[in-house]
Amino acid sequence: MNDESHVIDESHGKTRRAFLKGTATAMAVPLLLTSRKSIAATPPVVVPPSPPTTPWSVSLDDAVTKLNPVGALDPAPQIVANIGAGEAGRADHQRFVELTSARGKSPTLYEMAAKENPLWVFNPAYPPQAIWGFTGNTPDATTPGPTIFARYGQPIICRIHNQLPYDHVGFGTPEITTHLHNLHTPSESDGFPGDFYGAHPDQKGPTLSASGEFLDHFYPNILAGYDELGGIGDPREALGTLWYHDHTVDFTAPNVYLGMAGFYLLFDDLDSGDEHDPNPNALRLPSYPYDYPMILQDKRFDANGVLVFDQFTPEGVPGDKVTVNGKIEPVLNVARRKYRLRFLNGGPTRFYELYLTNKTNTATYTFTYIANDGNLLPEPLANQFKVRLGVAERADIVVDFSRFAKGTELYLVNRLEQPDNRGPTKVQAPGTKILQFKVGDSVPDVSQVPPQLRPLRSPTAADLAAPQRQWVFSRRNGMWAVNDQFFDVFSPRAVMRRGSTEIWELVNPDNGWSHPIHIHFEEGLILSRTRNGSPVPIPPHERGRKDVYVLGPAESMKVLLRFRDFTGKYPMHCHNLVHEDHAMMIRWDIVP
Ligand SMILES: [Cu+2]
Repeated sequence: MNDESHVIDESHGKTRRAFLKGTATAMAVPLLLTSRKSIAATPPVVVPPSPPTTPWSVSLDDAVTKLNPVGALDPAPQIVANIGAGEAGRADHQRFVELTSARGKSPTLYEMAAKENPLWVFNPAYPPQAIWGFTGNTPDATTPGPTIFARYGQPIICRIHNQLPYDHVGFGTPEITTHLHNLHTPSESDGFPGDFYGAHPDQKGPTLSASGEFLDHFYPNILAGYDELGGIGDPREALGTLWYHDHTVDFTAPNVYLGMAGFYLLFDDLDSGDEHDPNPNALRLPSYPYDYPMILQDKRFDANGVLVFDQFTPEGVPGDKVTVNGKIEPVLNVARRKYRLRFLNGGPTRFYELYLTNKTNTATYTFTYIANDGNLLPEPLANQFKVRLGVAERADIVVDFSRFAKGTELYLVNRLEQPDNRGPTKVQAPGTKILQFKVGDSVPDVSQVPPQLRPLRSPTAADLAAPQRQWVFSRRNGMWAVNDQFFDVFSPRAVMRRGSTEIWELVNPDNGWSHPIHIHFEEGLILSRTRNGSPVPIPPHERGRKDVYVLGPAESMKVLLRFRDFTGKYPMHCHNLVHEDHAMMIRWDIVP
């Protein structure tokens, strides 16, 4: 194929960067300006470091903000997109009656808006400045947005308005399509990259039928394998730590960098979110407010302390400041008890290897690793010292702060070096302190980490004989490609029958880059892994199910995947957000 084959037809009223990428490749200069990207300049060759910050001077909230449900939505949600009332032109909600009223369940209703907050403070050393985030219960947008606490069996409609400034200039685009990573979500609610919408009629994604100001997302909260297992689903498929974020084609990196992400925590009878749960089967892990999600994002600031981003470089520059829930070098005040800490690498580029250290960074402390990505491990991994996270990976750990005296200061430290857009390179102490824990008073703690968590479904001989596909993630003409092709929102590169099983081989032929590959919709099981062609062991924390597969340099892996319950279009992409925005993505479809 040629470089122009991924061009979005001009008749859609857009010459988005997908078009300009082809042009730029041919011209070999980063002249990627559109009316929508008008203020950005040629990227600087040397990116100066961010100015100094004031550490440990702001505290995170003691508990995360829960998104409250609303009693009603006006207009009422409906199966067919309510275009007349301002909803964007999505496909009809699949299986809506069957998964709601026919089961005696009316959806819980939520309403959020993507919005600019003009006065966000990352750190007291930097001026208040504009970010993009989500509002729910609060008038001002926050980053991360409010946390949704959801439960299997209880469906949700989440209406998301786009109230971003439609005439925005600067990096990012005021269009949104919100992906809930990695819920088992019908395609039309999954935040497909071409399904973006905005307040202005021109802001219509090429895969939508009409523009709109909001879109209703139907989150059935059913277990994957609903059909396969007699309309119940398999509790081994349940997910826990999910997150929502913008997924607009070509602009996901700057939009998420501006703050458009939040958590969605999903519970069931086993992982019930209640450490007091009298159900004998409940795990009784540490629960809210001691269940605490944190998104880590790498960012860069100019000499005035204002957030900068180069959305034209296809390689990306790792940020030299790490925000934790939107703050640089914050303090989390913790009680002397167990906590479930859920870490998410929110990108855009940097990888982390996190340690819990003492004040002088001379000793490291243990914790129990209980979940990777959205999935509780079959058994907890006790006495762990580190958590390594590629972009979009998650890790849930349980830390027992009762070991430490009141007043103790501990630190979350990143020791993984990534000096430029390649790598990461090596693990090196002492590393960079990114969060301080300050240990406070003792409080009651009935939580536990039982010896068994969530059982894992073993692959059968038939699963292991499933059809295979190979996907090669590599550079092409200074951009990023999958099987030598760039992303095209219109063309599925694989079509699977609903209910089918396949083995996908993910291949990284390069020796300098890592690619955290994310496959939407269902979890996969890593069957094998090679480096430079030789088998390498799968580390214990990756032996459960996953939704992000980190391909290190010259690595490949085989992943068992199922495609169940819904139909439609979904993506697979590199979750280095800069690689993703520079075309390392495919569309794949499920058909009846
Ligand atoms: Cu990549």
